[in-house]
Amino acid sequence: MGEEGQVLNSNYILVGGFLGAGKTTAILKAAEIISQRGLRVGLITNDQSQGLVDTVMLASHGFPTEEITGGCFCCRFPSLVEASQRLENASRPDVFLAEPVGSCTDLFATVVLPLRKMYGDQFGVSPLSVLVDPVRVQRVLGLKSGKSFSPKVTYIYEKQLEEADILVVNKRELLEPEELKTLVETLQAKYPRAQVLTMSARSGDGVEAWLDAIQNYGSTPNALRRLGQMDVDYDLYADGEALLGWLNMTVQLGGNEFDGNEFLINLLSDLQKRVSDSSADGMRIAHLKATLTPSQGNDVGVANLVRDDFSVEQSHRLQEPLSEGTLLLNFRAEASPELMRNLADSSLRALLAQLRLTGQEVLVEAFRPSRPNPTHRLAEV
Ligand SMILES: Nc1nc2c(ncn2[C@@H]2O[C@H](COP(=O)(O)OP(=O)(O)O)[C@@H](O)[C@H]2O)c(=O)[nH]1
Ligand SMILES: [Mg+2]
Repeated sequence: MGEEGQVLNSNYILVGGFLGAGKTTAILKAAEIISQRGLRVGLITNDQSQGLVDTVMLASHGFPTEEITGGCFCCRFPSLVEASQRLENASRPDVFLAEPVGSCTDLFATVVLPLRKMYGDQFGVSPLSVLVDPVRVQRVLGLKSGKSFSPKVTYIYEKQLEEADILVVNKRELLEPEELKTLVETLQAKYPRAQVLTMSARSGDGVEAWLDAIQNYGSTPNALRRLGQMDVDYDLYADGEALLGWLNMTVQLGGNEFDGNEFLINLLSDLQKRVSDSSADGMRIAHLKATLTPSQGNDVGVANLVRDDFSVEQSHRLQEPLSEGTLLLNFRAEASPELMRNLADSSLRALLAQLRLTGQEVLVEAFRPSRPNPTHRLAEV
């Protein structure tokens, strides 16, 4: 942090949680709050591949943003340190906010502790926050019925909860107060070591309280409760990650003036329909997101879908129609990457034809994450 910057207990904040939990939204809101307090922020996004919706989303708000592509923080630990250093040199952030890949776990041992051990004099590395989507977590806990992932993917999800220092039920406005209360009590009973909070990253309700909890964590009894290292079966973890398909597409659009907001909603809704119509039984959407950036100006449209049985939402609307722009599509699902690519191609082609637009694929990557192989794995002394 800057020489004249305020001293914070935690100025390197890691925001974990499963795909679609609201990490990027929370980081954006936190960045706004921290900036309003007169501090500089630096943001770090992370993915297995290039062309990240999250980076475009965060950078479009004018915050210095670095991305680490081609692997998760744990497996590319030196890249995380380099990215932090680049931010440090370019904008001397007082606070770093970093978002690990949503299918990763064991972050405490592989990211938090190594950062503390090696860079503890440079950064105050925060306790580990893990965000959850309230509906998804209700299903995982068995409080609600509904489509869920297969056991190996659920294993990763539960490991994420288990290692949380601060467990944040995000999107709290989606539940009735009684339901939310039951959820918090169930989480607290199952994960007694965690400090359980609720917030709505989108509206900002509860985000300041979460940031305060991060700063004050060290003086709570929870801080003393972490013992040793979490047991992680890396074979199971690897199998779980490999069940997830990953598709990143970057497409240059042009040819006609069109309504970018409608384009995003229609594209994701059509793809959602194709997923549900497809004969691939058990295909589960984890997170489907897209940005559309017009070639002119600095506007961006963002749309998201976080469950098969939910509806597409637009978190950022474009101000004006456009005639040229870049589409970024990031699709994560429990499904084969080939099938995901075919379905996404079909949706895109149909929409382009309907609007008489041209689409040139700049980058397409469809794959399954490879076995996690952390650079460091430490146990707390
Ligand atoms: N209803 C609601 N939706 C939210 C909230 N926070 C995030 N979302 C939405 O959840 C979706 C996934 O959010 P994102 O931040 O991309 O999740 P990430 O994958 O964890 O980074 C987006 O459509 C967000 O707008 C919230 O507090 N309430
Ligand atoms: Mg994200």
